[in-house]
Amino acid sequence: MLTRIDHIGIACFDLDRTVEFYRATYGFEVLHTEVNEEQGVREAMLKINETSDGGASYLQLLEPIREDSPVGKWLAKNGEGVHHIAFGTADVDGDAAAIRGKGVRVLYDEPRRGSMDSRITFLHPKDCHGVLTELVTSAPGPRAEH
Ligand code: V0V
Ligand code: CO
Repeated sequence: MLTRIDHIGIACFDLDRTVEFYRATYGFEVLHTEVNEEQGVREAMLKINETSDGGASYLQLLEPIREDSPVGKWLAKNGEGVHHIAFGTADVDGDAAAIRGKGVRVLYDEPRRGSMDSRITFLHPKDCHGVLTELVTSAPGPRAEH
């Protein structure tokens, strides 16, 4: 069951400048940054609020580390902006299988590693009315903050 907005993924050309915009304008602070080689991004997670299922909602700011990555290709075509939305679930495997059974393309056979050791998969935007949609199960235990 999808129980929250886990994050909104925002593509940007310059992560540091974009982080500074969110800090200076709204007061949002960076909880976590990492490079995800497989996904081709350098990212910052800004925690917006905690949620009733024990998780949280974030903004995920994404800078491509390669032009031929999903975010690099998308930025070249569209410029900066909202790249994807991510729903949180305790069971990404089960929810992805159920959604695949409804005829929506799930991009990965098995969930892959996402931010803060979460497990993630994606639904094809062309099957979701133009919205690249991610499903996320957070890593168990306290979140790494660095
Ligand atoms: C592409 N399209 C999109 C889109 N990206 N539509 C809405 N939102 C997006 N973000 C459209 C694009 O305009 C084309 O439509 C069509 O899909 C095919 O796009 P393409 O440019 O030819 O690109 P593809 O087909 O090579 O790749 C598109 C997919 C790719 C969605 C398959 O971006 C992908 O695998 N995404 C999942 C991984 C990802 O996004 N990773 C970065 C975030 P027209 O022009 O044909 O109409 S990593 C992350 O979120 C992490 C680590 C985390 O949360 O922890
Ligand atoms: Co994401």
